[in-house]
Amino acid sequence: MNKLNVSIIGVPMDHGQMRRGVDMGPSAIRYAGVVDRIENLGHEVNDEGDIQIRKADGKVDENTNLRNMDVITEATEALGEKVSGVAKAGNFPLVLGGDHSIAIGTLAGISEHYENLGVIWYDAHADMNTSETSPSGNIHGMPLAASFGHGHEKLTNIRGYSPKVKPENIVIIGARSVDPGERELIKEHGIKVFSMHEIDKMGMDHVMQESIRYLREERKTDGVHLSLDLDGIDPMYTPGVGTPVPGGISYRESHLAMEMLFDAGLITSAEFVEVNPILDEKNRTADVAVALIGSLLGEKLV
Ligand code: 5AB
Ligand code: MN
Ligand code: MN
Ligand code: MN
Repeated sequence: MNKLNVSIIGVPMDHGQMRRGVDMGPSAIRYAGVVDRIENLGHEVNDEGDIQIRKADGKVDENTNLRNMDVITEATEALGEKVSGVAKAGNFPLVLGGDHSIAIGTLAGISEHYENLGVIWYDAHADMNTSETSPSGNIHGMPLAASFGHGHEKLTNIRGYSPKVKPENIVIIGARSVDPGERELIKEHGIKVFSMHEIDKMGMDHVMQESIRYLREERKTDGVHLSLDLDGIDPMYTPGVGTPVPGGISYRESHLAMEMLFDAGLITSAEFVEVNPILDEKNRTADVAVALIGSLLGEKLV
């Protein structure tokens, strides 16, 4: 097995949505033993600490329909800078959230190191709203759209370039709550979506085989970022998330997905987001995050 140098970056961000507590996600995931779990697999781990997040007023700007835009653009710029340095050094960036708005910064830092980056978006939601279509003004519902160039210019242009990923290089897995504007963008751009319907029908084994084949052989990506929102998994396993949606991916299906990604050697960076310890039961959601990180980085059952 390839030994990795994993650099952990915490992002205690909770301004991309309205429920407090998700800023404690990085601490909860560290407390659940993420560093030991990865070191036990033979990898080198460097915990780079947390990105500083300013206070925000929580208001939606009436001109932009964006909540806390300035604080989020500032933080995603700082995260992008950090992630870019990690990637440049040849290390594996592992970003811990925090709400999903931070993906805008993670992708801004990663994408500049690849010619043709792919993204796997493991989530109950499509996160493809824009300032025009968002029902909430919450930026955690917009990072994927922003990353392929749709939305307010302040969000699409972090680190001074756009897009970060081509829409045809995106695979969404686990979707079951998609807003009308998001559905339109998916159709318009032919984005590959394996919703719960496809997972139920074809099974996770087939969905992952097809996702890996698509990104590697058809799209010829030279790196793939995994953005994993813990609400992709069924809330019976991960209750500590801000926007739970029933009917999600099971615990074992999620492990299978991570194990298959490891076996394929596809993933070159990852982030685990939306863990909210205040809404959780005995840190279960962080425990699941750490277990999935283990599988993604090579842990085997036997
Ligand atoms: B998450 C919703 N689509 O835009 C919106 O948790 C929910 O990062 C977004 O996937 C959920 O507000 C964002 C209704
Ligand atoms: Mn979600
Ligand atoms: Mn377009
Ligand atoms: Mn999300």
